Amino acid sequence: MVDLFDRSNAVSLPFPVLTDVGFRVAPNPEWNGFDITVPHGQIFYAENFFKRSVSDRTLEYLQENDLIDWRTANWRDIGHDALDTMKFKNILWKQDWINFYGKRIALPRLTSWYGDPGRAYSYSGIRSEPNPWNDGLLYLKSRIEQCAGVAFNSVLLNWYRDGNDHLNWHADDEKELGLNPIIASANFGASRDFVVRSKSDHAQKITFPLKHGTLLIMKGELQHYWEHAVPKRKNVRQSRFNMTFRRIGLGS
Ligand SMILES: O=C(O)CCC(=O)C(=O)O
Repeated sequence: MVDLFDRSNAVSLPFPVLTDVGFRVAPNPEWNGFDITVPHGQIFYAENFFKRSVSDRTLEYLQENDLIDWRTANWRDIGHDALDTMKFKNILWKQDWINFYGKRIALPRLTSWYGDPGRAYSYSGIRSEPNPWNDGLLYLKSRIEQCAGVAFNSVLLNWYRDGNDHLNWHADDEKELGLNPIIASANFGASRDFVVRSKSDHAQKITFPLKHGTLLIMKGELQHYWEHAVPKRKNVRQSRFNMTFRRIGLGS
């Protein structure tokens, strides 16, 4: 007979979530993850959403190029000029620059934008026209869509070459993403912390470890009340890749 009170096989989240009013964690066995409710928002987290072979192939797919062996490359030491002339086989990586008090500053990561024709995206004053989808991205997109239950029409790729690359506090609340956007974040390579905090007083905070093969989905009103960041982690020496699949110009 099954002991209904035997919790020895119960899976638990591999990181702490606040127990304050409005927070709730429920296992999602269908997708081998957890549905996390926070005040004014929901987050789905699946530590091992992609199987190892898919994650490993994706890591290779993202870095294959005509010049350097990605397995041994020290991407941090490759200058902007070399990077601009290098031909990546699958992803058109670029270094974006921002103007900061009259100074031209390189964004602390590389980016690329793919999507349906016409789904241009603007952030930090940078407007990106989408590159056309390729087979690798379409494969990942369709796997994620089955779990998210919606169709995405674009993806922003971020390449954090090591722990110095980072992303500052922000919310994905641009008008073209719709009122309550569903944003799915797929992660490959080095593990990095993805920190979510309340916009109002920054007091409530959750740190999600995003690993090789992890999927996280943000939904509901989250972007109105919470912001997120990928802080520097000086001890991380390897590259980490993040893809946020989005719905641009479709309403909520
Ligand atoms: O790299 C990540 O995990 C976050 C990416 C992100 O927040 C963004 O691109 O807006």
